[in-house]
Amino acid sequence: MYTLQSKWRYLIMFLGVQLVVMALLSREGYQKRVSYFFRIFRKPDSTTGHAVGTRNHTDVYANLSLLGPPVNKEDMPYCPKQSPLIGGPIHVTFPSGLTLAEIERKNTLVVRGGRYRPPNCEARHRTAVIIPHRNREHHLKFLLYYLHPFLQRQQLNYGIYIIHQAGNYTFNRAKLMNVGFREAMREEDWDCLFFHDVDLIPEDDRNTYACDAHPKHAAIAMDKFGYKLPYKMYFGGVSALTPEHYLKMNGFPNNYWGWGGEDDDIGIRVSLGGMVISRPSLNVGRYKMIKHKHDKGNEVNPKRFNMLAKTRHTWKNDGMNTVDYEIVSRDYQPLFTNITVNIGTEAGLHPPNKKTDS
Ligand code: UD2
Ligand code: MN
Repeated sequence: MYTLQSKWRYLIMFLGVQLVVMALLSREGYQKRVSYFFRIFRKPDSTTGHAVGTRNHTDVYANLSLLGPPVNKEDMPYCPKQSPLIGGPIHVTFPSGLTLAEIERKNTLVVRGGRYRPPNCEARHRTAVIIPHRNREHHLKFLLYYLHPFLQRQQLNYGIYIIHQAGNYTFNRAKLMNVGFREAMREEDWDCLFFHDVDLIPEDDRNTYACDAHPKHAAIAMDKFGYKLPYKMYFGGVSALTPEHYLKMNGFPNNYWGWGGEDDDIGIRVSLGGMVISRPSLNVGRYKMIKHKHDKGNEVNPKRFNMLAKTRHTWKNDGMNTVDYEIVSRDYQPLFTNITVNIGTEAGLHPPNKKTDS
């Protein structure tokens, strides 16, 4: 009798300890792991085999086979407001051995310079994607692999521009964006520009690559930050502005050489230009960043905090109205337009002291 009672006592103590552990685990930070644990016990969805309530990731190329036959230009209706090709979460992996030739083969409707129009309806949006670039060919390949079908699913009229910084002088992401803006607008009357890091892969095609009434920060939930916005004014990674937005804030700064600060400067410019930041929802603005180390030639900019403190005094005198550069080459590749540009150095486009130049 005595042993039975003590057995019960131990069982109750054991259950009590379990409860305390579960309660501790369910506190913030552990919530994801706990919900993952509970999901194991949920009923699987009979069609996909995934537990009900989880994200069903599809192959980014899957829906493109649903594109209808081409239609004569005169008979073309406007594309529907909501594209029927949208599928939600996209399965993102980085297979080895991927080649540009294979990406071309999978994107038969993309034409010279990385341009595309839906074959059977008139697109409602014209979007240019501007990608600052140097020595990241490996990342660029993955981005093109995912971005082309992603944009086609959204039935956009689009073009992809790679703005390649010539030489070895310190990288300048924001100035390259200014170059991209001017050169893309010179070619076509784009109504929206997406400024896009080369290493960020969108994970949900409901994240529409069209512009909003206010400048949009699209990369709000990245794996690198635990799929959360790191801070309220964050504007890095991927953002979208109309030409009007861009000119209202005098474009981006030209004087941030090296890593960091320029994204916050751009965020400040949005509000100095009298606008606010718009954002997609957290479960849609999701991105995977391809893991990488700091690049040689893009060292952390030690002046960034001092510069940020002065943005409100400098923004009107530095930006789109002062950008100077020289195009080295422009070539129309099958999957993108490449613009190689000399943006000079801190000492100017043709610094008298050639020591710092490339
Ligand atoms: C963060 C921001 C980025 C930018 C940067 C600071 C995220 C996801 N992104 O990126 O938007 O504000 O901090 O400058 O938080 N690049 C090259 N070659 C180089 C160096 C840079 O192509 O040698 C381009 C490329 O498109 C890259 C981007 O510049 O994605 C940003 O540079 P990063 O990826 O090294 O910086 P990261 O990931 O800290
Ligand atoms: Mn990066």
